[in-house]
Amino acid sequence: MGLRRSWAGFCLGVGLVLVLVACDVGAGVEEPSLAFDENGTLFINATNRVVVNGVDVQALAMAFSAASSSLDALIELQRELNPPQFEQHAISATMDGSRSACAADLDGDGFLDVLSTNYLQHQISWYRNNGDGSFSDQIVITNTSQSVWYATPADLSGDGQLDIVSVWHNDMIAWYLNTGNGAFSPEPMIITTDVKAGRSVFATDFNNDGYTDVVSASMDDDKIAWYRNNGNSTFSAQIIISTDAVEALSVYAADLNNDGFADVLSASPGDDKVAWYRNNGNGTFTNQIVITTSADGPVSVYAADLDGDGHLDVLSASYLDNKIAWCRNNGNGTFSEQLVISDAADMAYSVYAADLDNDGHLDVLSASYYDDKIAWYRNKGNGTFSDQLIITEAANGAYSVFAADLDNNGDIDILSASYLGDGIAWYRNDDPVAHFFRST
Ligand SMILES: *[C@@H]1O[C@H](CO)[C@@H](O)[C@H](O)[C@H]1NC(C)=O
Ligand SMILES: *[C@@H]1O[C@H](CO)[C@@H](O)[C@H](O)[C@H]1NC(C)=O
Ligand SMILES: *[C@@H]1O[C@H](CO)[C@@H](O)[C@H](O)[C@H]1NC(C)=O
Ligand SMILES: *[C@@H]1O[C@H](CO)[C@@H](O)[C@H](O)[C@H]1NC(C)=O
Ligand SMILES: *[C@@H]1O[C@H](CO)[C@@H](O)[C@H](O)[C@H]1NC(C)=O
Ligand SMILES: *[C@@H]1O[C@H](CO)[C@@H](O)[C@H](O)[C@H]1NC(C)=O
Ligand SMILES: *[C@@H]1O[C@H](CO)[C@@H](O)[C@H](O)[C@H]1NC(C)=O
Ligand SMILES: [Ca+2]
Ligand SMILES: [Ca+2]
Repeated sequence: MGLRRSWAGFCLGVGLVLVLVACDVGAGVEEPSLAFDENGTLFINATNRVVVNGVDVQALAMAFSAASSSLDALIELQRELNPPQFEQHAISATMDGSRSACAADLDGDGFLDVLSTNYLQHQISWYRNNGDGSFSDQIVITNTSQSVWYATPADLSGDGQLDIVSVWHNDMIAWYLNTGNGAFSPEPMIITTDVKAGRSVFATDFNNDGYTDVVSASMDDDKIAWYRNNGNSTFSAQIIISTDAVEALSVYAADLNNDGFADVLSASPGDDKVAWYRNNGNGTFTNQIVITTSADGPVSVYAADLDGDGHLDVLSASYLDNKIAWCRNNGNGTFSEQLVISDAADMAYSVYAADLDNDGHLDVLSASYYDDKIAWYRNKGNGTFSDQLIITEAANGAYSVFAADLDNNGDIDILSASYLGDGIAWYRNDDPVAHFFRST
């Protein structure tokens, strides 16, 4: 009722104002107008100033927007001058042969644990996160009969708990069932033995049936292949995607063309190819589509939207030219030429992306073997990157880098595996700019 009454009064008021305004407009100036919609929102259109009670509202709006863009510029400057610092903490310091480390909640307590492989000890292990970024002693999941290159967490059984998929030195891809609270079945469940020198695995649902499938890269048969999850904890026979990835060393999957199906990416140092295979959506993939051959010895591939345009770009680390580089996804199934982020990662072996300084742009991380370095490259937000920012040069024989919030304080920490004795370590993110803006 009250609404209706004021509505009527409002219409009357607007009518009067319109008359007054109309009388006052000179020649050559477009008539200003006032209008309102059904909700009573008032629209004022004028080609010149709009003054409300003596205040020029457009000038006011422009002053506000200038102030907020200079605040953005100030924050950006702060980030450049004052990037996050990282403090190294050992998780397992004594072991030779650490090959990979990644983080996932293996026991379902809400904290990210660490999963690692040790090539020389033939072990897949995990370290329980106590909730504050301190970790349990090594818990050996299995002593394997061959060296293990890599293991990744994935729910293959569909029970909501993360199982583990592993790739063995010679000819095997096998998984271990999480039986609850981070206990794993001790016996490997074989997915395939049809790989020659398996080097990399990735798990995702390729046919959108709700079950997580597996893809592998193997070096001695130049093969990228996948294994369909039957939904009953068994897998299809090997389905070959390509044998055109010479000495295939790294495989990753992500939806690169935004059609809802996960595509496959590979890096093969034998032919210097970073390539992709488009998922046709019917259980088949296209032939190999080469993205670039400008990486000399690509050994690690990753996908992330680095320029924030909604299309996943492709990152690579190449060990013969020490390069961390990316190719921009043009959004039409093609990629830009290689854009080099750094060539200062001596024997670059691993690449990853995460927003380390909390500015909404994904930064890039690298691990390099010869200079024992874990480093990052700050994304300035327009697809350009800072120079290399060194996190440590004491990751002896760095093979792998990963990023996740390990101490549960809202910023992203870093995890490394080093082969020559420094084992598994993490680096606590201390970002003064982010903490300042969070606390105000
Ligand atoms: C008026 O408000 C209603 C309810 O909030 C909304 O659904 C409608 O779109 C609005 N009309 C206009 C022209 O904004
Ligand atoms: C006011 O200006 C906008 C944008 O130019 C235009 O779409 C709208 O029709 C105008 N309204 C009136 C009442 O003149
Ligand atoms: C793995 O081997 C170590 C040392 O040989 C042994 O102490 C441990 O019990 C084994 N663990 C498993 C899960 O087999
Ligand atoms: C699992 O499913 C596949 C495909 O439907 C079927 O061939 C196989 O017999 C099943 N295995 C078991 C152990 O249920
Ligand atoms: C899958 O889709 C592709 C591309 O549309 C088509 O060429 C191919 O024949 C299809 N294969 C099957 C088995 O349906
Ligand atoms: C894809 O986009 C890029 C960049 O905009 C353009 O240069 C190229 O011609 C496009 N290619 C196709 C096949 O549409
Ligand atoms: C990207 O942003 C940085 C920092 O603001 C600036 O120096 C650089 O010129 C920009 N580059 C491009 C291509 O816009
Ligand atoms: Ca599936
Ligand atoms: Ca796709």
